[in-house]
Amino acid sequence: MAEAAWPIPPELLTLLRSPRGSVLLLGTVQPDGDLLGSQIGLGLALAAAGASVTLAGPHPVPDVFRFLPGADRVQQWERAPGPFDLVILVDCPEPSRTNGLLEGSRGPATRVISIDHHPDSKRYADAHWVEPAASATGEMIYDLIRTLGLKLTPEVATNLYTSIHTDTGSFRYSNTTPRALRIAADLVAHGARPELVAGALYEGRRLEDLRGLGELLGRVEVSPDGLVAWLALPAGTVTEGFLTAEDLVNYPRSIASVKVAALLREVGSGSVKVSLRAKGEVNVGKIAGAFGGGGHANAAGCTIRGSLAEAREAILRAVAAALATR
Ligand SMILES: [Mn+2]
Repeated sequence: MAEAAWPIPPELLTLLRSPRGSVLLLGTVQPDGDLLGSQIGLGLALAAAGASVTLAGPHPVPDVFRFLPGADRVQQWERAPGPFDLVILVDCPEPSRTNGLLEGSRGPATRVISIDHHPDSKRYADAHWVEPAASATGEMIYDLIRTLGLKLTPEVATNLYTSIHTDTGSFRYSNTTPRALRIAADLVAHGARPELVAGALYEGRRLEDLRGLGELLGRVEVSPDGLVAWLALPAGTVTEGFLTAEDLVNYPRSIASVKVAALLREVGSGSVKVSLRAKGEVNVGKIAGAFGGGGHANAAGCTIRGSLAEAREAILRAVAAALATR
């Protein structure tokens, strides 16, 4: 067992102690490892306790996360089939990320739970639990499962281990706390296999993807002072699956002098998706927030209207200003 759980809102525990009726665990667009591990891990644990559980989201499970036990239970919906008794969102700071599935599954009697570690998490649920100090939402789900006395099977443990593994950047980022590591250790003790998770995440490439990665790395640019690096990709350069699997923004981030890294991706219709990463000196969550996005201090994102060149200039200006006042 790891340290004691964070205080969990009592109304949330009441809703989950003996969930009656239909329970929907709802994902978002572009689900990441933390979201999927939390969604599937909690879903499997509740289902094993006898709850009637549905797992769904607006986007399919990315190929790189199909190894998660229970991933085949996640349905892809264009619209929700109707209201559920209980809807649980995990790692979802902004309900519009469900592409309308929350609205479609929320009737007058529906109770909605949000469990999240994003500091800017919106208050859209009936019961919120937001813990920005958690390394991953999966860490909170671990607490919840322990507190509820649900079974930590190897399948559940693998999902939660993947949540923490991915959101800590394979236990490399500053959110790799003693607590996160102790929970990861307990998850391994309960059947999570670190070598299988790492192998599935990082050693499942196709040859053409490795060669494609090599070409993309040639496009990384660095500011004259060496503090900012970015990769700007015109529309159609990479697929969503490739992007998810490679976590491309980590390559500009890996340069020694770099304090802030950006991935800018033109998504057609005159908008550019931006991922920002920092190494503790600049709060990129605030920068993304100024552009209508959000996230954590060291990992955030936003969407900017305009051309790729315009978005790049706007982001580089904002990052330079943040670096100047650090
Ligand atoms: Mn997360």
